[in-house]
Amino acid sequence: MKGMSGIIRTFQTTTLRHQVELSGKYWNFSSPVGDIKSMFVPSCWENSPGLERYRGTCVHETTFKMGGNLRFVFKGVSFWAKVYVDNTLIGEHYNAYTPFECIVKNVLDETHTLRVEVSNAFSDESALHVGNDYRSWGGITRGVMLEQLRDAYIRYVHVTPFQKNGLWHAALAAQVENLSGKPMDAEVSISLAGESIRLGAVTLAAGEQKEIKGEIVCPDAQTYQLDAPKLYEVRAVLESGGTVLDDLIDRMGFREVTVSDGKILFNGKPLRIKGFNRHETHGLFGCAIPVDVMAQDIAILKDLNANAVRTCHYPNDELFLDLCDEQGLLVWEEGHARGFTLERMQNPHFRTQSLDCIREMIGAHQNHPSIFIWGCLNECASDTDYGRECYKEQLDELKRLDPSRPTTTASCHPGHEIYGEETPAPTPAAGMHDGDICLDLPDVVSFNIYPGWYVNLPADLHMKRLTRWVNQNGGTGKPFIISEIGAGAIYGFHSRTHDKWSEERQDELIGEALTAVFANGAIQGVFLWQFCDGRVDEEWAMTRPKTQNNKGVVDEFRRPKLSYETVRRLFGEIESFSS
Ligand code: ADA
Repeated sequence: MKGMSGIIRTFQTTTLRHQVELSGKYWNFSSPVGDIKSMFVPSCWENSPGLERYRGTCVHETTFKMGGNLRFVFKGVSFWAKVYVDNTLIGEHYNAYTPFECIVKNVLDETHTLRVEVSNAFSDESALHVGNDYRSWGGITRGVMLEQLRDAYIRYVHVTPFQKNGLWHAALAAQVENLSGKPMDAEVSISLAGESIRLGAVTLAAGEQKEIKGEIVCPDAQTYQLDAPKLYEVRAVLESGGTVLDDLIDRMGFREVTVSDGKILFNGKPLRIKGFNRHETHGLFGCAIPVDVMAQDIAILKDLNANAVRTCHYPNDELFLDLCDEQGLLVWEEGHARGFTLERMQNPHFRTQSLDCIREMIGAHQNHPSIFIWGCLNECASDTDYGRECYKEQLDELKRLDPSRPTTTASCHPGHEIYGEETPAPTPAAGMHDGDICLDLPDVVSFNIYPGWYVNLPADLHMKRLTRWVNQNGGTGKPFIISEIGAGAIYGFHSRTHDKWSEERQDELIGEALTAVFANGAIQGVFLWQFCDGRVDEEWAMTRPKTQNNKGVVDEFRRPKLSYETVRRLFGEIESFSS
């Protein structure tokens, strides 16, 4: 079928390529444990009997009939992948949360075997997937697409909207690749919001890739607003010698995000963020959440009067971003890293693997108008000298790849003094400081705090002391967000005395937290921890009843806890923009 829309994206991405979705069906499956012989793609193997706790390698296999230049797009394989066509290795990838492609040229038009060896095994080679407070699942967990390309193709078209002289413009960049064995003159034209331009012509040597840049004015473009999320298709067409070789369609929205005078401005208006942290996790599906369930999650978030979601702690399935674009739900998307100590950051693979993740994230997701901020390095060693080097490197990379959005990073290292004068200063180890030393690096300062849960301080006092400390330690003049706040509750556990883990205790602490956030004029908003309960890795089970992080406002099946109505009411009282 030419240009299909299925479960890969919510819209058609080409009119010329022959596309076949390889997901949405059962593949042959083999593993050293259990008796499962076929596995739905996408899914997590942990949902199958015998594989619930399996860490190791499994093999997924299917067949396809297509020839020529073939492009396989994997939206997510968790978390090592080796891809073979007819027993020849065509690509490898690390990281569950970023897409990758494999191209094979001049394939015979007959039936072939596609085999993917997938491993979710932890090892020293894996710096980002480690036993953590969320599960690193196993399997082909997102969609797979096969495309037939001609002699050249468009790898991406990046569109960055901006206002000039009261008109919407867009900066454009398209990368083209010559798949043929001969040099080629290639020409790219772009159409967007009723306008078209010829981006330029390049000569490509055999196998060469080049980026072509340009700019377009779109006088009729309507602004993308949260309550009127107008989306536009951008279509890039590649021609050579008068023959059309390829087209690629993506979607964008005309809006600007800036930071000024301690505020985050969305189309010039100061945002108030009413957000949730959401892990890709579900009691029935693991991280392979079907698109209709994603849409239900967004409907629940909207019902809660939230206006933002944070993709803690990794890039999300692009389908979720498509839905956020359509619904006008703001997204903080972040690179993959949670809670790494200095020692973990010193893993020799850490820097490369995290930078790869950032590059793949921005490369694939840059056009989504709902993404208003990029994040990285949640709760890592921002209180150390070596940590600072890594923070600088990653925040610089986010900015280099996309200067049009602000950056942030969620810290958990305030100076000890915020806990009160009676709290003694820790004796700093070599290279370690009393508190975060990276607040000067991002555009927006963010802190994760747990008043009344991990820290014995009332929420309002906690925030007052923290904002003062942030101002004195590099954050002056920057917008400030509470990127996590919350408390645990086991669904269905009630206590008249509000005991720990009861829905009543969670409700009380969340109520106090939100009231304190919105009463504090120095804070631009909040991402509650967290949307739904979710499974954690074995290593975390000691402090996680039911092997789950139970701080969801809904449980793993999206059943609301007591705090649901409190959040709904308190978020409902706050406008998305301050005047
Ligand atoms: C941290 C961390 C989250 C989660 C949370 C908790 O702030 O960023 O991933 O682990 O704590 O539930 O304790």
